[in-house]
Order: sequence, then structure tokens, then C-alpha cells
Amino acid sequence: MNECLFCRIAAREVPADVVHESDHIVGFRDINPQAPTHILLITKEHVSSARDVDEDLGKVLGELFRTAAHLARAEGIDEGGWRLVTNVGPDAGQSVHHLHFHLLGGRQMDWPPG
Ligand code: DGP
Repeated sequence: MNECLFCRIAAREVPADVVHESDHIVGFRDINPQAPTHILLITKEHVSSARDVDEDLGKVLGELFRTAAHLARAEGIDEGGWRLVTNVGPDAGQSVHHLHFHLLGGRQMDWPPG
């Protein structure tokens, strides 16, 4: 059995509030939302983090960015603005070692992040 939590969510072995699915990516709501909209976008293919992205993933990441923009419009956060962020490694606070992007919006955000 695959031990990766996000692989298991992508395979629908672990329940999640899925808001988008294609052949290559899945979007689902974060279990611990940090903003009114907090969606995680993951590649179905297991990649540990942005550190491990290779050229072959370029098309999938293009789709992921277009999906983020589409979901931002669908969530009604496009006008106010949104953030798309991926954490790599312990200093950034990466806790799940499967490439994912946080789509956050619906409130004023600070910069730099904490
Ligand atoms: P990061 O810290 O960048 O690795 O983000 C991991 C995110 O994953 C964190 O915001 C919480 C979320 N998360 C962890 N476990 C689950 C889960 O079982 N379901 C859902 N929907 N989100 C989860």
C-alpha cells in the first residue's frame, strides 16, 4: 500500500473535499484552512517537492497553474487576489512530502509570510 497521504487522497483511498480532478492533478480543500479559500493542488504523480520537478512535469504544472486561476474565479477570490505557494523542506514548513500548491484567498494577506 502506498504510504503517501496525498497519493492516497488522489487515489480516493483517503476522503477529501475534492473540488477539481483531471488525469494529472487533483484539487481538494485543506483540512486546516488558513484563509476562507484554502485549496491544495497536487500532481497525481508522486513528486516529493518543487526541488524534484523535472522537465517532463512542465505541461502538468502549466495545467496546475491554469486550474488555480480557474478555481480562484470559481471561488470568487480573483478580484481581491490570491496566493499560490509551495513549501520545500523544514524551514519552509513542508509537512507532506508530495508536491502541492496552496491556493489561498478571501482575506488580506501579509508579506513577508511568517
Ligand atoms: P505543507 O505544510 O506545505 O506540507 O502543507 C500540508 C497541508 O496539508 C497542510 O496545510 C494541512 C494539509 N493536510 C494534511 N493532512 C491532510 C488531510 O488528511 N486532508 C486534507 N484535506 N489536508 C491535509
